[in-house]
Amino acid sequence: MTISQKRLLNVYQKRPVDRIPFWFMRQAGRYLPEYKALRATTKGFLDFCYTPGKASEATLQPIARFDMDGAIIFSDILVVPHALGAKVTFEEGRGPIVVPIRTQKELDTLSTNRFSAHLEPVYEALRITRKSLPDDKTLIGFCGAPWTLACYIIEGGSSRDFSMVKQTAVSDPVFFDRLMELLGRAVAAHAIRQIESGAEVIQIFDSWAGIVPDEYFDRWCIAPMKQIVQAIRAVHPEVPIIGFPRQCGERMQRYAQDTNINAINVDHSVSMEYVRHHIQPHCVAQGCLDPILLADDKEAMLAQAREILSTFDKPFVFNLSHGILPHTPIEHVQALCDVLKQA
Ligand code: 1CP
Repeated sequence: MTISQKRLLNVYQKRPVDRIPFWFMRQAGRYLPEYKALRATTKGFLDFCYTPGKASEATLQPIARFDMDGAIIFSDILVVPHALGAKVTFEEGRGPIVVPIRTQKELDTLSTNRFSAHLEPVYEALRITRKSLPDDKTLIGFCGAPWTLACYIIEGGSSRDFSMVKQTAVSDPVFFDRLMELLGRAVAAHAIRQIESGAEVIQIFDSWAGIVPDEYFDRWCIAPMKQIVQAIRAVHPEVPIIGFPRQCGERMQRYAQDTNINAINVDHSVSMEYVRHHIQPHCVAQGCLDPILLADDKEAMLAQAREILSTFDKPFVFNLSHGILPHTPIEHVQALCDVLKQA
């Protein structure tokens, strides 16, 4: 099969397709019984991510069940700080825990020396997955954006408002800029290695873009992303890059234009009309079904899916406005996929 038969890749590259392609953020994971069974075979979450056969199997599970157009490699955004030497653990039900890095001295403990070697299992998972993925499916690699990674690194894990990150960034800009610069280089290197291991598209998650004060949005979100896009393009100009500046509202247009990304995952911090008029003229839009509806209200979810399909001009990729929630019934995801395949 030639590359032109990959529906999802075609849309990101603005070639015509027969129907709107779809995939879902966090399409692998705890809402799937087969994932829970596979996950139970390894204790630590990071050990699971670094076991190529298992990471590859988790990547393929949702494709086998629902036949999405894209498979996102099973990994996590925090493998990047972990590979730089940060101490990262995951606790059941609590998410990531990081030994915080808040000073230059602590930053000096990080290093790129073992970076690629450490992440080799992720690259091996991509190579294995690419071999067994059906030819019409597109393999998606991903990274976290520097701002979102800095949130976890400085805060020491998740947080309600990430106030410490903002405070540190404003009060110690020299340290913060150095951390962001290191993360930017590491993220670009990880994306490039993922492409060289079989990823055909890269999505960069800036999950906490929405909390950035307006006066810093250019410096903390747009500028680092622009540099990452340039670094990837310098080596692999043909590979589409999707940005996801979650909850950033009407700053989305500037983000889409100034970073030079190929596609952007949109959410309900803007209206669908805003996306039609301010985003679609500049880049491919992807989104934006509410994962809460997908989990909790099947009829409302299907109504929103139909509205999304009828609102957006092609090129468009159907996805969610954030990841699938663990309590999502499989039957709801199946009903959505049935609608999307007939669209
Ligand atoms: O044991 C488990 O199953 C732990 C739950 C889990 C899973 C399934 C975590 C911990 N990470 C993952 C996988 C993961 N993480 C994927 C897999 C591929 C897929 O989409 O199917 C992806 C893309 C991510 C990306 C990720 N990790 C993001 C960006 C997307 C987003 O949701 O905003 C973020 C912020 C993380 C950090 C993280 N890792 C895990 C959790 C629970 C979190 C979020 C913590 C928080 O809410 O602050």
